Amino acid sequence: MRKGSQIVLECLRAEGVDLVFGYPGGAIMPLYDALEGSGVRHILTRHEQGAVFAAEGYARVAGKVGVAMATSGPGATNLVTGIADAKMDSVPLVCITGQVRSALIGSDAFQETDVFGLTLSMTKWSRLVKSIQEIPAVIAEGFHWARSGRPGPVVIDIPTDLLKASMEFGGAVKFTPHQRPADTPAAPEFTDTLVAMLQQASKPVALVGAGAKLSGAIPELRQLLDRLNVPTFATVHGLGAVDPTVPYYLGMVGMHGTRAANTALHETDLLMVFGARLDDRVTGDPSRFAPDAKIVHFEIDPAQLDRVRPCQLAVMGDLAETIPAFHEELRRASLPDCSRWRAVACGPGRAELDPRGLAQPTIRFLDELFSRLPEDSVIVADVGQHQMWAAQRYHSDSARGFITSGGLGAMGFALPAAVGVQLAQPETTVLCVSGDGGIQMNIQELATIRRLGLPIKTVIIDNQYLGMVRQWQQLFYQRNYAETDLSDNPDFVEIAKAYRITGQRIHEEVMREFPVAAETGDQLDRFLRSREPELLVFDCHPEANVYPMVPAGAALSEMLFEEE
Ligand SMILES: Cc1ncc(C[n+]2csc(CCOP(=O)(O)OP(=O)(O)O)c2C)c(N)n1
Ligand SMILES: [Mg+2]
Repeated sequence: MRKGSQIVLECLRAEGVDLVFGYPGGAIMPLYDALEGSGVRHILTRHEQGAVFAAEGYARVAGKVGVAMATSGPGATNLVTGIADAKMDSVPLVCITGQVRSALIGSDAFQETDVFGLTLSMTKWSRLVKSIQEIPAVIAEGFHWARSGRPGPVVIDIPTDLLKASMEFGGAVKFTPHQRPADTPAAPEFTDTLVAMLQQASKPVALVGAGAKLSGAIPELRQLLDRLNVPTFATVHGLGAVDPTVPYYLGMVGMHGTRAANTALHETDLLMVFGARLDDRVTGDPSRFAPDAKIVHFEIDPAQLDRVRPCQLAVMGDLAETIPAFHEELRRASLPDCSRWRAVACGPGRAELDPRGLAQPTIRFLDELFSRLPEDSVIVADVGQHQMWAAQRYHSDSARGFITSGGLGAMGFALPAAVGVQLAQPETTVLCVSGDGGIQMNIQELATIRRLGLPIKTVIIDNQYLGMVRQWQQLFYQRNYAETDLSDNPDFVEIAKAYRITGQRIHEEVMREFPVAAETGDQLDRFLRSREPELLVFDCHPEANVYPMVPAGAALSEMLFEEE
């Protein structure tokens, strides 16, 4: 005989889970009661949003399912932003929530919320468990959907009486899905069609997104790109998938992408998309997106096709299978000479961002910091200007080395996500880059970091503003800085101290020296090498902006640049 709570934990173990993030409360107490000796380690964050973001950080680097748990009502509603985030960014996540006891469901009981209904539109799959007998099958199916195909979030809501009840338990079960037509691999003929399209194209390009990383087919993708040798760029989640030193790589594309990437994407006549959703931050005005291009979309999720306009060729399936199949065919094919197009699109210096103006010291600071990072470090960026500066300056070829909330753009993501990343990779240097706004959304997780002694390096780019919003106000709302001023920020170094974390401050003035002064360099090295939690506040100019910028609703060719 086993209790429902023990069965849940045994089923988690059977799915390979040894670490979960969460926060206890009434309805989920039986599960907490069973934790000890279960083989599942629980990390107590200081907010359920911290738990779900930490589970996401863990999943994003480990490539495994992240697990978060919370109690009913407010515990569960605090998970919602993380669930939405995991849906947007294809993160395998299972959230287990306690629910009021079965007999009370629907009675507006204490701490009752309809978690199933609340999260229905943002989960890949969810269940309100109706009987203890269902638990093993529900967990097996939930994990299957979280990790299969395009990964995403799953919610399993379990009434507290079922966690307390007992039954005879024969062990965890396996889930076998029905084979659906969409699951069958792409027909092999796609390669002939695609080779023919390539042979007719004069301005082909390749766009690499998150799917390339999720497939695990990075070496195969890189070989294919070498063979194609066409101008190539990445979305924010594709960063690191392409070796940034190859001559055909043009950097990040989209709203804050490079001039070269956006220009090539605007002018192309054949766009090959490898696992990207093509959301509006990438396309600019969808009606004027790549106006002359035929689109070939390598994709695992049929729902992502034809979002901007119908593609000419959809290559459905796991990129780990479709990329090698395409490459194999290309070995035998002769490709047209597009060296003129390549020379124009990849001309000297076109992919380089040449920061001018007020952002220059901050960008220099990030360059100095990133260049000192050990290989295979992980940068976790929050949301705002600092995020885009960090993405622009990320030049590593580590495919899981840049993590951020891209699709949802959820401020407060970075600090708790860094907790999950560091727990997944205890030896890795984890650098959290946050803003003075975003850090205050989950700053309580400094307590989690301190308690676990995680050597996370937290950098706050302190511009005393909700900078990205202020930038839009400056450019599109006649400098009406309505409610974006944060000049009454607390002293973050003192806050760190209160959490028993070492804090220090660097003023942007020191980044104006060329080369940077030896003691500043040493300070950064010491900061990065320490095996203790550290916090560093960088004082950034309040009116520094991120450029290039494609204004919302403009075409990619209509980039704004820093004024001289
Ligand atoms: C939870 C949430 N609320 C609001 C926003 C809208 N928003 C996007 S960027 C930004 C400003 C972020 O300020 P800060 O963290 O200081 O970063 P900065 O842009 O100054 O680098 C805001 C408010 C958001 N993305 N997420
Ligand atoms: Mg700010």
